[in-house]
Amino acid sequence: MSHSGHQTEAHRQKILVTGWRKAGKSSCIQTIFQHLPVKDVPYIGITQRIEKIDYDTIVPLQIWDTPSNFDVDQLTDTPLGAFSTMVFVIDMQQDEFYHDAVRQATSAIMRGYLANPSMNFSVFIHKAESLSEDYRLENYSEIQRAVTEELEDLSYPSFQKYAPNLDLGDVNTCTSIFNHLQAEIKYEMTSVHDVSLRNAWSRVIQDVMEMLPAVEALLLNFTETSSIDNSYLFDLASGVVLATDNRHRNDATMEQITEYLERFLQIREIYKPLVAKNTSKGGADSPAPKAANDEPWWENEDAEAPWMTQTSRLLPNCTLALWQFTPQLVLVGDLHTDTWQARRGMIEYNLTFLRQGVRRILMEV
Ligand SMILES: Nc1nc2c(ncn2[C@@H]2O[C@H](COP(=O)(O)OP(=O)(O)OP(=O)(O)O)[C@@H](O)[C@H]2O)c(=O)[nH]1
Ligand SMILES: [Mg+2]
Repeated sequence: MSHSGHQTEAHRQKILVTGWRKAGKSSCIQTIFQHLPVKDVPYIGITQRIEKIDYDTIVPLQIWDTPSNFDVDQLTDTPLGAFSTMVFVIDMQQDEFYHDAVRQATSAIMRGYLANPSMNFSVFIHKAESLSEDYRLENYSEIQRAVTEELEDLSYPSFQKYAPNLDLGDVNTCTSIFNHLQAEIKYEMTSVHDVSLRNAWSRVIQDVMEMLPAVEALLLNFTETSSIDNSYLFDLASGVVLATDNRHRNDATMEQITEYLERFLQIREIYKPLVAKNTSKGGADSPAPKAANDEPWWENEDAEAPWMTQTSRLLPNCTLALWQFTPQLVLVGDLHTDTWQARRGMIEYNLTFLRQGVRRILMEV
């Protein structure tokens, strides 16, 4: 099977991030995908032109950051229909602008839908931590309501020139577009200061993962046969969750595990130099094998490379275990300490099958 060209520009899932000026578009991208420390967010500066960020994870992504005066008509060489997702960022504390922002959002979403009816839409209602809880929830609902109303009131016929195959003068057509968008637009309350932003990105990426059900089924099988409570497949560099076994999904555990991973990744920096000294090739913490000529990573992967692994006993009866799968993916599971002590060998044996299964899925897509 040949995979050449797999990660070329055309194969990247394109995500268009847009929104009102200073809404936080660049912050949402850079803190997650470009390692920007949150303390540096105020110094990002105005985005002057479109910036494309290539990011390799379970599916290769290309995230487009846009300047504040961006309009979808400014896309020249890449048609709007080539994007699989549009993320619209709205600053929830800017009361005076958010009606303009909502108007801009609905029009961009409508254009996106007409260019690609299977486009995914997410609205990040951002800077949530800056408001008190009551006010935050009120604004969050208010913005959702405003988007719905605006979509309802939109002059559909004025979009006719973007929809040669549809009759936007027909009430039924317009109603079905409205119903579709109403059901499909996902709202996320986000802030760079907590895990909400990572969780929002997690849902955005899961929406473009065609292999998600297959990966979830593998995780479920692994957790069941290994008596693990929950398992999460993370993108290592960003800490975004790509898949879970979905058994006892709950936000509190998820938050704990994400925090754990984040802390762990911080201490990991400490032993990076040690590992680099001891191994000439593929250490536990060596940088991801660079895809030469854009070849996928597995073509030049060192099968013997010792992947990173770590376990922590958090509470007397709670253990977290982490295993790296590929340069980009890491599995984190939480389980009873007794189970870990009694069944470690079996769990690690099951893990080899899970790892192979995930790799097989990656090679097939
Ligand atoms: N309180 C708070 N402020 C934020 C958050 N995210 C971004 N900001 C602030 O919002 C301002 C704008 O952030 P940017 O990421 O540059 O926004 P942008 O939409 O890319 O701005 P332009 O490129 O100029 O259109 C900065 O001063 C950030 O410090 C957040 O989660 N909470
Ligand atoms: Mg910007």
